[in-house]
This record gives sequence, C-alpha cells and structure tokens, in this order.
Amino acid sequence: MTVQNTTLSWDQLLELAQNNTPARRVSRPGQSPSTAPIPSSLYKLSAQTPPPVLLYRDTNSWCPFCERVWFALEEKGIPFATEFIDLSNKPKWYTDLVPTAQVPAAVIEGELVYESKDILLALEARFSNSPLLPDDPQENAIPRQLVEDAEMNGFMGIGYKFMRGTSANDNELATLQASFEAKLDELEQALAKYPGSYFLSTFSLVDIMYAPHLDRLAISLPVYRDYHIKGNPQFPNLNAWFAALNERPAFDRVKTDAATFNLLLRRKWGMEAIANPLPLDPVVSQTIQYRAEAAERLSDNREAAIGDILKNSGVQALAVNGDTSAVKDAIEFHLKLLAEYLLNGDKTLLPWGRVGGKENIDPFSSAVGAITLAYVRNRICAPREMSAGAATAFRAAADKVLASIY
Ligand SMILES: N[C@@H](CCC(=O)N[C@@H](CS)C(=O)NCC(=O)O)C(=O)O
Repeated sequence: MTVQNTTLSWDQLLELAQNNTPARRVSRPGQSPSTAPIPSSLYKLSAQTPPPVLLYRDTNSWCPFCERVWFALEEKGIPFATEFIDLSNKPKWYTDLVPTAQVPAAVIEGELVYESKDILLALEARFSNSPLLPDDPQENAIPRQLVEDAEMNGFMGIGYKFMRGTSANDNELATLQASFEAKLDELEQALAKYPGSYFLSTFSLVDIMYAPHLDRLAISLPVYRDYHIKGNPQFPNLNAWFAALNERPAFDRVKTDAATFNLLLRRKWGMEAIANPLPLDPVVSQTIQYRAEAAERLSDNREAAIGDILKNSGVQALAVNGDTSAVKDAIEFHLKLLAEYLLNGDKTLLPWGRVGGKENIDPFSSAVGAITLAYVRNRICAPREMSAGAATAFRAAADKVLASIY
C-alpha cells in the first residue's frame, strides 16, 4: 500500500482503507447500533429472499449468550437477520414475545426459540450443513451430554463469582480461586479425551458453549484478579484450545476484545482493577486487514465521532468564548492523523512534539489532540463498532499517535 506523506482527504482515506479490508457493515442511521456487521453468508440469498433465521441480540454486543448463537450461525454459514434489543429499555413487544424476556432469542423458519443452548440445538436440528454435532445418534449422546455439562457444571457461576469477587475477603477469594481452578482442571481433562485441540475430535457446539465465557474470563482475570489462564503452564490444553479457537474466522467476527470487556466491567459494575491490562497483541495490532478495518470505520464514521468527542470527552472546556470551531478542526486533524497512521504505519509523519511543524508548535491543537485520542481509544466497543482485531489495532495506533504529541 502506498500513501504519500501528505494529508489525504477523508474520501481518499476511506477508499484506501476499503481496498485493504474485506470487512463491510450496513449503516443504520438513527438507530443503535448505528452500523452492523453483514453476516458472512448473506450473499447466498437474493435480496428478496428473507433469511431463514432472525436473531434477537443485545444492541451493545456484550452478551456472551448471544455470542454463542451468532458464532454458530457464522460457523454453519446460515444466512440470518438481526434485530437488536436495548436491554436497558426492552420494547414491550419483545417482553410479550419472549417468556424469559432475555436475549438471545431466535425465530427459526417461523418458530420462536429462546435460551442460547436450545437455540444452538434447534439450529443443529434444522440445518444439517456444517454439522456441529456428530450425525450418528449413538455417537451423538456424549457430545450432547457435554453441551448440557457446559451449561450445568457450575463452571460459569464459579468463574464469574471469582472474577467479580464482590465483598470477598482474602480467604474467600483463595477459596473461590481454588474452586475455579478445580473447574479448569476438569476442562483440562475433558479436552484431553479426544485428539486435537477441541472438546471433541472436531470443532463443535461444546466449544461454542464455552467460548464466550472462557474468553471473557481469560481476558478479565489478569486485570481484576491478577490471575492468568492464558500462558499458564498449568493449563496446556486450554491454551491449545484458545489458540485453535482464535484461528477460526467465525470467532474472529463475533468475539469481543480485552479492553471492551474490561472497561465494561469497570464502568457498568464498578469493578476495580488490581493489575494493568495486558499489552495489546503486537501481531494483531500490525495486521493490515485489521488496521484497514479500523481506518475504514473511523473514516466512514468521522462526523458522528467528531460530534461525540465534542459532546462527551470534556474537550469543549478548551473552546474560547464558546466557539468550538477551532476545537473541531483540531479533533478532525488528529482523527485524520490516526486514520493515516493506521493505513500507513511508521511512514506517517507523526508530530513528535512538533504539531503543525517544527517552528509552529501549537499547544492548543496538541491538547485537543491528546484528549481526542485518549477518549476514542477507550470509546470504541468490539464487536459493536468493529471486530476485536480492528479494535486492538485501533487502540494501539491511538496510543502511538498520542505518545507522539508530547
Ligand atoms: N440462560 C440464558 C441467559 C441469557 C442472559 O442472561 N441474557 C442476558 C444478557 S447477557 C439478558 O437478557 N439480560 C437482560 C435481562 O435479564 O433482563 C441463555 O442461555 O440464553
């Protein structure tokens, strides 16, 4: 990819970004979320044919149970439509429709199914392509039991209890940790039963049942309990499982990123970090497809981003006599620089303390830029706005450009 060291227009940045990533989203003006990923198999249907599945999931893409279903739909290549439900203000038609009033729910070929496990099993029964359980009923018994176990074996409850550790003293925490480790040991043994890295000899619904929860625990425990599953020699099979999982394109589309989930725990549940976040994965941060996806999102969404930064980051305090035009210009300049850095990497001319050129240091612009970058770095939410890989690349780039300002 070639980018000149001149400031490109937003349209040029957008085009360059789109040429370097296959990721595309539909725009949903005035709705939440304002964009949504396009299911990878939707191309199989003509525009007039309604997809066989309608998935109801949460607007913010935080729900691990919705992730299970989305993951399975992507793995099985089933075209689907999505209806987003705002959990903080559930529409009456939804609470009337779904007895639990929870997400996920799905309408599968006209029939309503709710509870993520039941939706997964219903998809399995109706769509035999890309099976995620063995076909043979005899072989099927053990996998089905493992799917039940994933729901009922208490792993999730203990995992999240240990992670939240609310009002637990040191002794209680040690007990919770021991119970959690006993559960992880059980999973280690379960993973050893079949050849390969998955719970069965091929990827299956059992992996999908665990993936969103284990992933969230592995992401958050280092920060909130200073406890590591990934890289822990006590859990070689789980580590091989994570590695295999992260190779799957469908998981890449649906998973969250560490910063999104950890910030959610802090903001929504007031959890206090006791350790620093793990470093952003340098390989992911450098992957051009992710960088281009992040630049594409930023370029395409710049108007809304500028408005949001102006309104919510506190930067308005720097406006002189209430005139925000100079603030706006400086926000835009730094967002453009970020998009350019995402696309052009180290060939981008970053300020390195020389905003506006060596002789022309502009402390006002630098201050606005610093606020802008610090704000957007933690503002984005994956996979609501972009894939987890793109979010990682975005945050790493924001850190780099921010560091270059002062
Ligand atoms: N057992 C359910 C759990 C679903 C669930 O807990 N969904 C949460 C979001 S992560 C929800 O809808 N919360 C809103 C509410 O309960 O009102 C399943 O597997 O589908």
